[in-house]
Amino acid sequence: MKDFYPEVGKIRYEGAATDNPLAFRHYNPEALIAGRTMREHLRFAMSYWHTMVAEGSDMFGVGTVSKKYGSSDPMQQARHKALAAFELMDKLDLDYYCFHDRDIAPEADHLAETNKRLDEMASLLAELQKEYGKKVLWGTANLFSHPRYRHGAATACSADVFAFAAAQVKKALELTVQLHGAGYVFWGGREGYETLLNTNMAFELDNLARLMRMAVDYGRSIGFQGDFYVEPKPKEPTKHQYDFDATAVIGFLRQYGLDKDFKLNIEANHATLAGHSFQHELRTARVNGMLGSIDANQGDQLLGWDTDQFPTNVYEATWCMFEVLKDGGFKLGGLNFDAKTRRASSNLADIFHGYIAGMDTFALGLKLADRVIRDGRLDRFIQERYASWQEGIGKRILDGTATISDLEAYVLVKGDVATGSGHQEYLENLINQMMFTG
Ligand code: XLS
Ligand code: CA
Ligand code: CA
Repeated sequence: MKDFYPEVGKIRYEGAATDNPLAFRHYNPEALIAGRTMREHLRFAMSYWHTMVAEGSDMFGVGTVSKKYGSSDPMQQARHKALAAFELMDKLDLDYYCFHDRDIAPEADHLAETNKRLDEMASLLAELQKEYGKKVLWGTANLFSHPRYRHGAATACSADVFAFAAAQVKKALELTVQLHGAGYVFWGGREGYETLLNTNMAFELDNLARLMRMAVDYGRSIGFQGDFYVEPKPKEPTKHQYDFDATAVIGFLRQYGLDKDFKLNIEANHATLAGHSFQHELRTARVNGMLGSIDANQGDQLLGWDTDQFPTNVYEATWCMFEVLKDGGFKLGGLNFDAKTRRASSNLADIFHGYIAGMDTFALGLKLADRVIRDGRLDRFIQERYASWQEGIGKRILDGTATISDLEAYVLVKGDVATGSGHQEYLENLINQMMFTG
């Protein structure tokens, strides 16, 4: 078999002291943390689109790294891409991958031919999955790149476009089932608007829910038992996207009765684009019982767009894994590196450094989150902060035995009320202490 990354061997755990740049310092797949191996906790996935397809083009210039994999024929390229993908996953010890339909096979002029291409590629991917012991974390349909989706897909003004999108989702679900995918993602790439002057918002939202309902019904009918996910993002490519943030999506799913089948796929860079922290979005999903899966990446605090960088921020990774651990760990979800190397990182093998950085950052984040939880001081602090709800008037409010008049009477007797300090600085210092001095 052709070796697409000849300069890189298998990446192995060598411990924090190693000076080998092509080794893991923290990701030790079989190490036990909080009752599970790191591999079981982290469920790392490769994003097919960034890793195998994207060539580093931006609005000002063409690609800087070739992803043609030694062929000029698009289907031959797709086959080579698949071989290269499994070589890369094998070398990096990535257990899962995520894909769009268009990542694995190029679109043809007619849907029938496109589907035939997808079938051929799905057979190859199924074989490779077996050979290498890899799995699909989630599949999805690309409903945003083709010009037909310029007005949206499920939320397009044209019924024909809606129908085309539905046909694409149907096929992408079939592929996901065939490849035993654990999840299926809806990311509303163009499901939003540029201007309200030409937009029937209520109708578009209904249609978005209509397509999701069809997908759930069809997916369940062909044996898909995994989770459906919505991936919130506030903007880009459209000015305003309907799946703005976790709160908006949860409201939408509940409004249309989709909340039993859908969870959220939270992406770090999308959270910050929405003006939230990554942890805020994760917490919002978690407390609503909807934390499904995670797109692990990071933005740049000086840039206002979706830069999809490999995550290297240990604090962010720690708080992310804190939320995951507090949620009882991933069930069907995992950490998909929806991340790409910078445009100037133009060697095919640069991607290995990106993945190693991301995997080590999250492995370290997992260890530190576990340390914070086991330490217990943070939990105890929060518990004490709310102690007044454990007895007296607080308990009666929670029991439902105190009326609003009872509360008035209580305050009339008590006079003014006092609250203690939030001790934020103490806590921030405490976390640093736990993270850096063990
Ligand atoms: C783009 C999104 C996209 C989804 C899958 O910003 O992150 O890549 O994850 O369609
Ligand atoms: Ca994403
Ligand atoms: Ca992104």
